Amino acid sequence: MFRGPAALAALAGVAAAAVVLSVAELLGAFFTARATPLIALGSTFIDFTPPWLKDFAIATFGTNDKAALFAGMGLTIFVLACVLGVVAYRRWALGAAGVLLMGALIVAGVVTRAGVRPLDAVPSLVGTAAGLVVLRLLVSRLWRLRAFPASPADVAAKAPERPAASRRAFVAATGITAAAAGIAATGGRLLSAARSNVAQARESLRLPAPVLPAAAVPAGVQSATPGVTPWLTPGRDFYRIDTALSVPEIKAEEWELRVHGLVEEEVRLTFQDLLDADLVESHVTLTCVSNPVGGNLAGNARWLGLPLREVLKRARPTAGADMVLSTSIDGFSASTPLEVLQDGRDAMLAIGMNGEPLPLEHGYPVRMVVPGLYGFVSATKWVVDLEVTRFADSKAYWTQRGWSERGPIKTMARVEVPKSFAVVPAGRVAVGGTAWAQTRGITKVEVQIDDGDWAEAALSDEASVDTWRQWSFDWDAKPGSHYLKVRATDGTGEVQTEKRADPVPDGASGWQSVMVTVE
Ligand SMILES: Nc1nc2c(c(=O)[nH]1)N[C@H]1C(S)=C(S)[C@@H](COP(=O)(O)O)O[C@H]1N2
Ligand SMILES: [Mo]
Repeated sequence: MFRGPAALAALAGVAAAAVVLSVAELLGAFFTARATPLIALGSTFIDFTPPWLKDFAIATFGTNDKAALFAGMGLTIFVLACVLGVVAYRRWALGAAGVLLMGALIVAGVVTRAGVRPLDAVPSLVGTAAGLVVLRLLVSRLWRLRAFPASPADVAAKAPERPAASRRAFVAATGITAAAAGIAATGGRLLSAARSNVAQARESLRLPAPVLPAAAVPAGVQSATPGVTPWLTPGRDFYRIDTALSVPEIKAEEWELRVHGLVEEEVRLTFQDLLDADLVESHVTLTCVSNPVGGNLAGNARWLGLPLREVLKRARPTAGADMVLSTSIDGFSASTPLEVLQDGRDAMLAIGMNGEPLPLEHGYPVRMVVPGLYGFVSATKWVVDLEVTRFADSKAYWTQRGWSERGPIKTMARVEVPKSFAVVPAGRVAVGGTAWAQTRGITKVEVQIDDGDWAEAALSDEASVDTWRQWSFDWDAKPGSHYLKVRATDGTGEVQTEKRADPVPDGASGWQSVMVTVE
């Protein structure tokens, strides 16, 4: 199929697709950022992701899952564009219908996104029209290559050109189209970056001091073993997991939170209300339910915010309510047990992370932070709505997709040094890592070499039961291949379960085992 004119027709299809996307990107600078075709289609794809696929994507690509999605989409669009180009060349009406169908799909993907206005369909509509015109112009040139078969009768009437010259003209036209598309796309990027000043506003935002500062961090929280994760995770190194292909950009002065549902009084909070409130600061370790045993989807930061129990005190939940459904501006939602938000732990509407406003990717201007629960049921970023409701009445984003409706964090110990499959010299080997059981705390970490006895590791200082705790262990390593296993005991005396479980539906469990070769 892809020989001679077909290959050129496929090329025309790809150039036309580039025009659709780049024109939409350029115009998109004047509309909601999440409404460009690629972002909207990718987001829709993510929303239809079943739990096994999300789990697979994170296990395979980790926090590069979005790059992998874009690569997959790019490939799919490329193939579709090739096919449509060939079809348009052979039967124009059919090809044009295909392009219009794609345009309709894109528009449907755009307008069904949360927080997107119907007007946001304009860039996709104009892009599709421009793509169709370009496809027609390029395909017409191909028809004029009379040496090729399949040239429609209406074009055959025109004066024949010399094939070599026409082919050159065609390739030139395609090249110019592609270059123009590239310039338009880049221009669109630069333009939307210039038009958005949320990042600058964040830079110049000054946070108030907390009325209740975080408890002092003991000097010995860091593991004695070199190479173990820093106890406090800087914002730029903090793992990022969310369904947002394009980070929502919310102006702090436009942010508003609505607290409603089973409450005696509906409450509305502005960002200024938060700045004026009695804020607290606390160290809390966040963990993702998708974190595999030994994985690194966890981070520890100092959060500044308004305790959610204060917000709920003002709204006064009515009898029968047992859940708070928090929703982000882009339609993600999490179901958090009401009781957890009232039991005295440092659950908060956070505006600060490690002494700075929240980074855009971590929820600027406001997110939820709840010690002890996986992020998917508690840590809503870019939060704009809290509905007090009942588990029996509402299901959160990931619960609708097969994950659990509740997600207390499971006790977990991780070996970070040495790395799996490391080769180390015989003798004393420093072993170390991190363990967590938020709200219960870690009281013991044990290491087992091959089938030997479990030996206690040295625990670093504990900052609070809501933060992770590091450990170190001196290993007298003998030559050969060895397995190192680790397990933690939490503050209730419970030993981390050996039973292996996948992340789906409520978090991975099991003991991490690391193979090390000693020379
Ligand atoms: N708006 C929004 N908030 C979200 C998510 C999301 O997809 N969208 N993902 C949640 C999940 S699954 C986790 S683990 C945490 C991760 O927070 P982080 O990216 O700041 O580490 O955010 C939570 N909050
Ligand atoms: Mo997560």
